[in-house]
Amino acid sequence: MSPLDIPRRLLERLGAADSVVVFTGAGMSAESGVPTFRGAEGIWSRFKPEELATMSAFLRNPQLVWDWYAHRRTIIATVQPNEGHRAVADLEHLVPRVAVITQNIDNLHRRAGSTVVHELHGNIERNYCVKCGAPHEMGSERASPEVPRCAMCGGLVRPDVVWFGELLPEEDWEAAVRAASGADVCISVGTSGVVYPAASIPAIARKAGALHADVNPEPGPLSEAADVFIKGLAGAVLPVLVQHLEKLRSRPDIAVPGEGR
Ligand code: BV8
Ligand code: ZN
Repeated sequence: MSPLDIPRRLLERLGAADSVVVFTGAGMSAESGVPTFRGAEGIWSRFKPEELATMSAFLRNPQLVWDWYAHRRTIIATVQPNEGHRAVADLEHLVPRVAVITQNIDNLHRRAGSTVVHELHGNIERNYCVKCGAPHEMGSERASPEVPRCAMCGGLVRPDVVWFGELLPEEDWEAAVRAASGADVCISVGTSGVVYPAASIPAIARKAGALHADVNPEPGPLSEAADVFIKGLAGAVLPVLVQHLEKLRSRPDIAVPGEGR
């Protein structure tokens, strides 16, 4: 990734920004080895997320849905945050207010050091009882493949993630909308922008005056709508972006390199 690929107008806006939101999807964790949803990934590619990530699918076949999450939990337990996650965390030292708004449930942003993370679709490390709502700590049964039962009432235990047709966690959603509405720059990274209401975050930011930059190896709905599109992988683009920003912030008098757009 050559430094010249970062459009001037993005660097200038970031250089002067008081508040930045980074909106991320599964592509953010792809270089860590976490498969994306809509890419080919082994046995699960024959299912659509919409067929597994629903309450009705879980009630119809709890074991199948639990196995899908157990499969993903196993992968997530073995991976590390990548250069992209770390660059997002480094932004916090360069911009007064940074909020990560993620659709991912893998906890990798927090593990990379980001301190303000709004998880719109929950977190795979948390589980709860579908009957009484009691949180369920994964103890010894973590090893057993069976769907765990609630210690309080014997109800089925499910992952604390947002399935299709379910409302997003109110607090996280409201905090995310507040952050997006007050941002000077919104950087969307690694998302196909097809799942709502999460995918409306960049438009909310842009409507409130933010510059929207989309980072993705492929063009898509968000790159069409964005002010700036950077075609590339999160782990390649974000560290270069942060390096430039560091230079800019330390020497605001030097000209911003690169062709402007
Ligand atoms: C809601 C959580 C209100 C668990 C997920 C009918 C009834 C009800 C609602 C609807 C309906 N019809 C439509 C809807 C709305 C629905 C929706 O949007 N459906 C879509 C499919 C059309 N939304 C909902 O249901 C939401 N709730 O609306 O509630 C309501 C309630 C009741 C009744 C009416 C309304 C809840 C949606 C949440 C679903 N849960 N997951 C889990 O993770 O298992 S969604 C799932 O998709 C993940 O969260 C994922 O993050 C999300 C989006 O996918 P992406 O992250 O973008 O990943 P994807 O693989 O698609 O793309 C990866 C991208 O990365 C690609 O662009 C690729 O090019 C790029 N990439 C690859 N490698 C890299 C890279 N980029 C950078 N670097 C790389 N290295
Ligand atoms: Zn219970």
